[in-house]
Amino acid sequence: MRPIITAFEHSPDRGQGLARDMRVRWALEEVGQPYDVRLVSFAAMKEPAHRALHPFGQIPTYEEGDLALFESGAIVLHIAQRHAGLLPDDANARARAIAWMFAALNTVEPPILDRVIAKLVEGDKSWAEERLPLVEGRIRDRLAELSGRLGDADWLDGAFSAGDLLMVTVLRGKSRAGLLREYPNLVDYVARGEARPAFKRAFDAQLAVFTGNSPTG
Ligand code: GTB
Repeated sequence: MRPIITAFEHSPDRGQGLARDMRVRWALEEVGQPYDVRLVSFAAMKEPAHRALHPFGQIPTYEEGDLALFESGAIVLHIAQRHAGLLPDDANARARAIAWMFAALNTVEPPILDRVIAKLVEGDKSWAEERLPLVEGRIRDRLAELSGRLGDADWLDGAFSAGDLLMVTVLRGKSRAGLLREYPNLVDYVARGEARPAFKRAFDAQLAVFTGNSPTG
């Protein structure tokens, strides 16, 4: 059965692939599962029909038969559990890969998102300039710890997994590049993720929504 995901009709990132449908697209591409995309406007996301799929009126959602899911992490985990390729077979290694999925979303992403808020939402506040170094300090702490753990390995725990997929999506993007540059092994790690053919297919597909062109594959 071909799943249907939702994505922004007009992505504000101008095709950088930063919206969270990118994680889901990448996971589906990694496991070789074709999918359909329903594009939604900002207004439609807040309508009851979409809220029935997503209680917070956001993208991405995932529909597969009578299953409807929201939350990109839960969707990636579902895909990884249903298909080979994103989680190890060994039970302990699988549990560790899932721990890295949570680490990406619960430990590394929050300070990164806080910086987005500090700059875009709170940037005009009188205290914004004072707060930003604190926020960036918390990101640096996390990146330093992650960098130390990764060392010179290609991936976080053995073979590429859904944990790496989520971690790379959390770390990538132009706005994070400056901070990441202080940790060359993390820069290489993100580049390795972005070099995967499945990432490229997913990126091209979401970019095509912005440019109006079909992905070249
Ligand atoms: N925890 C949820 C998940 O992981 O699925 C968060 C989902 C979420 O934040 N969705 C955003 C959304 O629907 C899009 S991805 N926002 C609309 C709303 O809340 O009304 C976040 C996002 C948005 C824009 C950019 N960008 O332009 O760079 C990047 C990421």
